[in-house]
Amino acid sequence: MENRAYLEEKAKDIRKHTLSCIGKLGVGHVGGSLSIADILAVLYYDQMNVDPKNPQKPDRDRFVLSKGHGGPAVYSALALKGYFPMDQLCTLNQPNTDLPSHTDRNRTIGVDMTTGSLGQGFSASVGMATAVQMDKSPFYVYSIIGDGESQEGQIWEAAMFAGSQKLDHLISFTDYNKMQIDGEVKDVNGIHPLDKKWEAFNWHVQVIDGHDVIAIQEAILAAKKVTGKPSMIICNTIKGKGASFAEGKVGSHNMPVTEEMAKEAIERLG
Ligand SMILES: Cc1ncc(C[n+]2csc(CCOP(=O)(O)OP(=O)(O)O)c2C)c(N)n1
Ligand SMILES: [Mg+2]
Repeated sequence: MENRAYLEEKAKDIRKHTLSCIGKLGVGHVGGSLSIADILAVLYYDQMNVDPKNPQKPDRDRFVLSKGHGGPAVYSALALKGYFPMDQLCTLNQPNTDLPSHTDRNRTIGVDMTTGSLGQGFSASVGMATAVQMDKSPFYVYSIIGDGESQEGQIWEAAMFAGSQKLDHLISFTDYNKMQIDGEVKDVNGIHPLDKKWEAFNWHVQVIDGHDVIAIQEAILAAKKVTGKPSMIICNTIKGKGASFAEGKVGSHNMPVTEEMAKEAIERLG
């Protein structure tokens, strides 16, 4: 198990590279990328059994970013991990890139599922976890959904199935940043009480600080001990966490970012 300082450094690196590649492009999904950086750091640098030198190894843990617009953070984690060269990050969402704004398994080494249409990635992760159960495979399936995404009916169909089938190798996170594309989740279509909803669908539920790497690590370890239920880790997060021009702002969803703004934010991260 890695320590707090190491994982916080990795999360910071993910944030810096996310800001850098979005700054290079000039616009991007800053808010929802930065809010998941700590979860990605713990997954890729502590918990997931993956090998960048053998990205398709059959027994690898799978990861699905159901809120596919957070692609820039996933690409930063993958590049830092060594899946592809760091300088490829600056091709984000450029013509003919292998790093489109939303994650695409046919384009990017290390991406397990194509996502972007909210709700679908989570269903795919439930399907993967079903295969794990049928094959008695040892690996885990991880997925991250958004809180706005949680308004999709498809999420709850999949949740009901996963709970009823006792898919205990499925560990999902909700990026509970309280904001969606054009407003606060509570004003658009409130999802409170979220923990009670998942519990009612027969999920094991934990509510944590999604920017505390050790809380994330401990929640995953606890989830792995649960049998007979899938796990939902509800992560209280802040949209745009780590960049003052974006933090806690609805407008950070998909915003213009100049190279100067990115540079300044990266310097502040230290
Ligand atoms: C099915 C579908 N409807 C609408 C959209 C457009 N869309 C992209 S992101 C987003 C908001 C998602 O909010 P949330 O899940 O809270 O993610 P966050 O912005 O906080 O990262 C919407 C409505 C989409 N991608 N897919
Ligand atoms: Mg949100």
